[in-house]
Amino acid sequence: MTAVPIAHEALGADPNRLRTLLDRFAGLSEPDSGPGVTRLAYSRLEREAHAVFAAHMTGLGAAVWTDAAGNTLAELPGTDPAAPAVGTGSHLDSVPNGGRFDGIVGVVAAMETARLVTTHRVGHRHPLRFVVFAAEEGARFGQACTGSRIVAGLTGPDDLPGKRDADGVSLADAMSGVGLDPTRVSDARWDPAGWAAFVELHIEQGAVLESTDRRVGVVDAISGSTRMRIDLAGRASHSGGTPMHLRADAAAAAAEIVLLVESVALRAAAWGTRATVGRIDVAPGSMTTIAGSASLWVDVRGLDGDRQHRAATEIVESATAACARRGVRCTTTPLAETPPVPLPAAVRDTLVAACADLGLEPTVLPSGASHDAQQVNEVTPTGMIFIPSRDGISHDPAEHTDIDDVALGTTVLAESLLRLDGEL
Ligand code: HGY
Ligand code: MN
Ligand code: MN
Repeated sequence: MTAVPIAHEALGADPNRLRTLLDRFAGLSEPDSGPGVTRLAYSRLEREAHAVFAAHMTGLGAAVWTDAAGNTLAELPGTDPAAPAVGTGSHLDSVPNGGRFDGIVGVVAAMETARLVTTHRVGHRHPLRFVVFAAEEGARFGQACTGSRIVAGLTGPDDLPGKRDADGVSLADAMSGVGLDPTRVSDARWDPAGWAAFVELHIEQGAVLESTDRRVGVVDAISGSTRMRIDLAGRASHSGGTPMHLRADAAAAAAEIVLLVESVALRAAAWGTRATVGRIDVAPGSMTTIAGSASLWVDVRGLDGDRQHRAATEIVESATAACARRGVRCTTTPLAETPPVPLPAAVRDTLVAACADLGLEPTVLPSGASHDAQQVNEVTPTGMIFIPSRDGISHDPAEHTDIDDVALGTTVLAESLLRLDGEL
């Protein structure tokens, strides 16, 4: 891409407006759900949050619509109606008891960018399109990034009935429950010809920026994820009357699997492999009864796709062998599969140049977390901007990013979109 001078005065994002928007979304959390934010995929509250975004963008004069996947889009026309769009956005759903910034930062930054562009009457040739993706978090249904996978053609109507949450509600039924028609999701698929580039601003959800004392990061690759559920069937029995050598203890088998998951990942950590068991259910859950059954949910991440798959395969094989030794039946169910994605250098270089326009030197780094940007990159060249997470914490009520970093990230985002507008 040709280098272009700054096309406009850098647009300074307003921290107070951003804080007001962050507070507005943080207030949309399930009542009595405990600390942090609980606004799950395809819940009533996620739709309420999309409506707040839609009202804000409509107020700025943007065209606003919701697609068949439940994604909400807003568009500011450019001077060239035939030009493809330059876009940005992120997600408004959360994990249970999550933070106030994950995904939300990218949406409030999009809202503030739209305000800056309209109030400063900044000219742009390409339409600017602002997107709130539905159901980015995989916490409820296992599959992450459902809304963005649908627009990328990676998830279709047939994939929706089989994914179920902890209460047995299917992804398809949850969509119907908020007024969407899961049989029509293919209507939401994006035409690559309608897009020129896309940039997502997100909190880092790690501690690299903080440790390098940098306020902005530019992402060069996004980790993949292989997720599975492991169900264990042992033999419930009296904890006092049953000798140790006559047990088929599902909880002990689960504990051994948790530790083998960790050891597999530790051996491949140098290549960016990470693996976690974030949830274990044990039944009947009585102190004086040996656990007859247990379930574990395993999340394997990787920047090297081959090693990610090798780690997942080794986990399944080792868990099966451990259970055979213990007389416990082991069943593995795949939940989701996403490959790691290198992000295109051309967009990455533009984001670095936009930082330079603002006197910033970003850290270029991979993302351990998955993002909508990963799926959008299937449709159009995509980049990501990171801002720091305090102590590297995320997916927790303690998740925090300084509002001045949110404002700086928003200014970098606005600068980047307008640079892309000038370059493409
Ligand atoms: O799970 C993830 O990596 C992201 O937060 N959805
Ligand atoms: Mn996120
Ligand atoms: Mn998340």
